[in-house]
Amino acid sequence: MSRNAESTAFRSALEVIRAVEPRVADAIGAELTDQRESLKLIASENYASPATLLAMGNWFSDKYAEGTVGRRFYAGCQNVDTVEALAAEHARELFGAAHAYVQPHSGIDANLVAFWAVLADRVESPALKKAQVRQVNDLTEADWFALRRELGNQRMLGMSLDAGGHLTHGFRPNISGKMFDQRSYGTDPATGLIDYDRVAEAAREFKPLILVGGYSAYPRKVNFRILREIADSVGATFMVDMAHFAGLVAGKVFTGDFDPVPHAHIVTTTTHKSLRGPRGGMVLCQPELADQVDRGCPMVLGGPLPHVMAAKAVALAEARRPDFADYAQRIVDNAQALAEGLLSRGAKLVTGGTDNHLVLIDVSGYGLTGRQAEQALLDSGIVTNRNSVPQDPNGAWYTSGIRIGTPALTTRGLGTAEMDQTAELIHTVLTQTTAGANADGTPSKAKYTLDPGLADKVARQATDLLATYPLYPGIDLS
Ligand code: DSN
Repeated sequence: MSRNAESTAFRSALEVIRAVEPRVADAIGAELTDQRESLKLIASENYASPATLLAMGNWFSDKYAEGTVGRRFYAGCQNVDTVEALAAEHARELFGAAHAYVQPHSGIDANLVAFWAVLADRVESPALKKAQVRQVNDLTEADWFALRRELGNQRMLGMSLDAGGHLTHGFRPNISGKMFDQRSYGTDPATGLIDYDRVAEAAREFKPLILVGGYSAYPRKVNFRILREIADSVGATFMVDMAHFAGLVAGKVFTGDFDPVPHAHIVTTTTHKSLRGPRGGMVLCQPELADQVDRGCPMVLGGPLPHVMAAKAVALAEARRPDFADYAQRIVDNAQALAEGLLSRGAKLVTGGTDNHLVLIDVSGYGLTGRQAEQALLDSGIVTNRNSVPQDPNGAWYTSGIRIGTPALTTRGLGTAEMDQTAELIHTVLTQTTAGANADGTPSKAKYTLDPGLADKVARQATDLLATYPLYPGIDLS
């Protein structure tokens, strides 16, 4: 693809938008400038390719396509069928999955599809069979009431939020915590690592219907073979949410025991994090769950988004190219270099390092909350997000951690040498930031002081670091 074609495509698109609402065109242009100029270290973000971005901006957006390929509730879905089938085929081939469902709009949606597929398979279907009816509308009022109670009374065991799990793995404020009777497994307080014996013990005691593996802030590999054995030992369905590390699975950095796909009954993911596709979700599963998974829309999803499925097909085709494996390995090399750079300067890291794409800094070592550190870094052109650390005394809002990840900077081309420089910038900002106080003199969890001159200097250094690695070099909007 010539650079000229990319520039023409995006310039023309902005011209068309500007003619209707110039402020939107300006905001889109400003977003590109901001993304180009800041050191993006948010572990869940990336930069999708121009082809992926363009696949989303078109008339596919106008089409309703409830149902599945070849079996729709609307006429005229032949072109949607083409892109949905392509995306699913690429996903199956890329991950070696028996079945792929590419309609979820996000990771939360994908998890809801998975939960309801398991509930339908393991609770609803046996109830229908027992009552000798085909579908829920045929149940007596009494049987329907009993089934609803049973559906709402199932158990899930997942990783706790402060140990690195995701809020959809049973956090009470989330729907998953309200749908399920939920218990969490944490990490070993001494090492920060998952203690599989403790997980097995919790599973034996609690006997969950679903054991959930996967994380959004755990910087280590997870042994999915062991978790599957634990699930099997208590008759649980094993579900893995690989949203954060799907790119590392696709790029064959995580293989064998660390690849969830051969071990889990059902795997969910987003498509936009390390996988580098459009914003969206996806479910992969074993054949026995396929029919239930395909009922995701309209069970828990609104109509599928054909334009996003088209972009998923493009991004998954990109991830099947040999250079994606190289990209995935560089993500991990960079995360390890960043961890080393921080450790050598005295930072405190949860688990003492990383095997994946993310690093979790315990900023209590700098005398700061996550909120203070996040804001001070942002002032300095470094975009991160605050995150709880295990047994976090500051809760999920202020937190004591900063989560940083390398998928985005690796896409730009930065390597291990630049990661060391990035570690220096982060360490400089955090050591120069001072926690503030409230009006009554008590320590504030949000206020801080940082010399604006220092912040500006670091922001300029960050921009200089990025200058050699332009973002979207083929796109010139000037
Ligand atoms: N928001 C995603 C993340 O940052 O990890 C997960 O929901």
